[in-house]
Amino acid sequence: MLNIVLFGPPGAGKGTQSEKLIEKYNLMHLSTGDILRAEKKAGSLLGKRAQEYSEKGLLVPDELVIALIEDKIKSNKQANGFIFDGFPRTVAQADALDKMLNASGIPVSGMIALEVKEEELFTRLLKRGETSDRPDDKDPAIIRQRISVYNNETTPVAGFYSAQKKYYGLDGMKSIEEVFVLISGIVDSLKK
Ligand code: B4P
Repeated sequence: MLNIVLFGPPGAGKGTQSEKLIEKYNLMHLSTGDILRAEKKAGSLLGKRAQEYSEKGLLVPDELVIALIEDKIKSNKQANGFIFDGFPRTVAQADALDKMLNASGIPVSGMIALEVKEEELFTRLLKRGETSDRPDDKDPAIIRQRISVYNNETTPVAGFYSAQKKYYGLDGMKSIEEVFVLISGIVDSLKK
């Protein structure tokens, strides 16, 4: 069983690569961004609360996303393993995830980090904003805010997994297919 944390700044390719990984490795995809957007669409209280933060480019409070992930892990005990996409985004979230997974006896196998330059993130997100219904991709000021939040609040999560010797960084500037080959190489080595 594998538990993979897919890590990187907004627009690094986490969602894109997750779709390919779930198909190849039969893992369950848990994207906090997707779950929060689904809650918003359904008009739930949680979705409304989350929207107040995400539309400003801020992180949704830890207690909300931790509870969300805990619920998904508990209700999917039959899963062959998980891909955590966009979670954890703070050290408090990483700590909570460790506790949840250690309790189930299957800890995080590794963190795979997509390393992409800031100018490229802007280009990708604004391009997606032309066609998607995501308001957080349309405004350059909000994108700047998301990248700044990533630099200040999320990058320490890489140190959290490095300290456990579970950090695997790769060049996310390459094409989608080339990045997928690199990720698959890491996942295959973690399976052994
Ligand atoms: P997310 O949904 O996680 O959004 P994201 O960081 O923008 O990444 P995403 O996975 O969607 O994009 P991708 O890089 O694949 O989060 C949205 C918001 O939800 C956050 O700002 C926050 O408010 C909230 N939130 C989510 N999780 C949270 C948590 N744990 N704690 C607190 N708050 C949380 O792709 C971007 C674009 O690049 C795509 O158009 C894609 O086609 C393109 N692309 C990908 N790879 C490429 C490549 N190699 N080359 C060229 N283009 C590529």
